Amino acid sequence: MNKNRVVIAAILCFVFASLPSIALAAYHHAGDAEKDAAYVLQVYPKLAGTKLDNCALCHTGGTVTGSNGKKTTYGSCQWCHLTYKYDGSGNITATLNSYGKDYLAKGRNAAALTAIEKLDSDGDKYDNITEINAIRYPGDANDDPKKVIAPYRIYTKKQLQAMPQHKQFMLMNTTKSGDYYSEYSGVIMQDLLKRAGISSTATKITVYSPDGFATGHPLNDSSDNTGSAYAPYVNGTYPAATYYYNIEADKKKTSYGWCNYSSAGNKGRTHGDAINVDGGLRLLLAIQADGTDLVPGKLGPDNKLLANSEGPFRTVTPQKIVGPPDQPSTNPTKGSIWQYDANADHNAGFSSKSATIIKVEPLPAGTTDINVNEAGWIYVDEGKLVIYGALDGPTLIYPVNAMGTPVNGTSLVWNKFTDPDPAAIVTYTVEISKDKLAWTTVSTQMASLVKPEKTQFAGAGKFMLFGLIGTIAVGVPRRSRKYLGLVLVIALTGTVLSSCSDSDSSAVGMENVVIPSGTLSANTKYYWRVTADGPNSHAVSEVSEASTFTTTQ
Ligand SMILES: [Ca+2]
Ligand SMILES: [Ca+2]
Ligand SMILES: [Ca+2]
Repeated sequence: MNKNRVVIAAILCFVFASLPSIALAAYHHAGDAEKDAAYVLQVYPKLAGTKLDNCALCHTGGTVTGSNGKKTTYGSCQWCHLTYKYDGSGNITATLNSYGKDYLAKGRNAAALTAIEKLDSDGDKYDNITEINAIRYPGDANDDPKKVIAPYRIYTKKQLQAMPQHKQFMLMNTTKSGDYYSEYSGVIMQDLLKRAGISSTATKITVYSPDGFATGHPLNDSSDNTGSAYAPYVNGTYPAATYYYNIEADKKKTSYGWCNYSSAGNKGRTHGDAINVDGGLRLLLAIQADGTDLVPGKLGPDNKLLANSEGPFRTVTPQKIVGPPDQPSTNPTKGSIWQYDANADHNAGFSSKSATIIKVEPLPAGTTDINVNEAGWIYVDEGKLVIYGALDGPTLIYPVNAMGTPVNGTSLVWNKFTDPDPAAIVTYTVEISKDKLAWTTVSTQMASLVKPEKTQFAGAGKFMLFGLIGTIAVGVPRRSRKYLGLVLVIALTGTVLSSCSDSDSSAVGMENVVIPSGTLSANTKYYWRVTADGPNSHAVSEVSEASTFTTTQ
């Protein structure tokens, strides 16, 4: 039920010189920004805990290219600290979005917030106060009140553990913090996304960690996925690796050794051996390393995750360019072998520790980001993972494209939606709207059973068929006639099922509702949408501009 949406809070911000346990306070950090945050909550108390209660209300994120050519995209907080610097020596306006700039120009106080309410700072045709009331960013034109929250699924650690686990012994090569071999195990990312219902329109994912880091991964590898643009890919296997051992590199053998060979998986291997991995090396959502659950992430005083705290989940990316554990870029002693190589595949840097949110991109048309603010740490603590974005929700089947429908007896039909947990009972909320802004719920109903006895659903199914046939009799606009075949197939399939058994349309993977009499006005265009909710999922489907229905007399 979208009115009762789980408040998905999350990250994009990290605590400024504070304790991890109060990381929720993230952007309410010391200094002038604390005053700004207080002004916002003073003027708009209802924004507390929403995605607007966050640096991103006034600040942008950004992408930087590191010395090794690797691009890193930062959330607004990390970007602000990089640009503005911890000592405040940078240019603050360079970190502001259009709303932040307007706020600054009007005096940067509570009165400034009120003074810019009627402006449309980001030029998306909604004034700032309309956006704020709808919990949409007034400084981001891609976020506006007409958009709905993108489909999402929340996975518990238990659910992830219950999925098939993939094990891979592999090198984790870092640029400067030391390398190691480890056997990671967890869920293959490609399989996890498939279970989450990844849409055919998806092209990439971005993995967020609550310390503010975001790492993008294309779904498929390509010839231009190389050099500074390289990012580890999701689908398919990585090249088989070779085992690299040298006594000089071994931390236990030399004072300046830079590779940790202590994982049990190293036993019995010799330099030059092929590393065999059943099923091949994959981009993994790791849950364990060397048979032990990953230690949940903890933030250190320097705003970085403490060493060895990388869980409860870490995306682990194997090397695409197989190579040895090279020396740290900062190694002052310099061993004689495996010198630091800026072009080496430092795969550990792409492996997101404490992965909390996975955004599947691009977001479906008409949807906006989930309510991500600063509760990424909550998900770390609770062992949960959020996947959202280009995931398939229920597909709206009928009425088709701007069809004429009767004022009374209009049926709405959509396909069944399956929760990530197949045993979970899905609830559908069906809403209609004249303007896509104000929505009216016409039905909240549980998923019908696949093999119902004589139930209200069977009756509703038959009623739906009369509705369909009645609609056809009323007449179909010329532009919708090409869909008549589909409608007839639906009707006939339903009729056959209805006459052969007591099944209803759910037996053919569909759900339906008849809009109650008196709900619709005559000669009116309506939009409609269906939201499916299970205990751990939320999926929404909204009709596009071309898929409304219009009532006749
Ligand atoms: Ca606006
Ligand atoms: Ca906006
Ligand atoms: Ca290295």
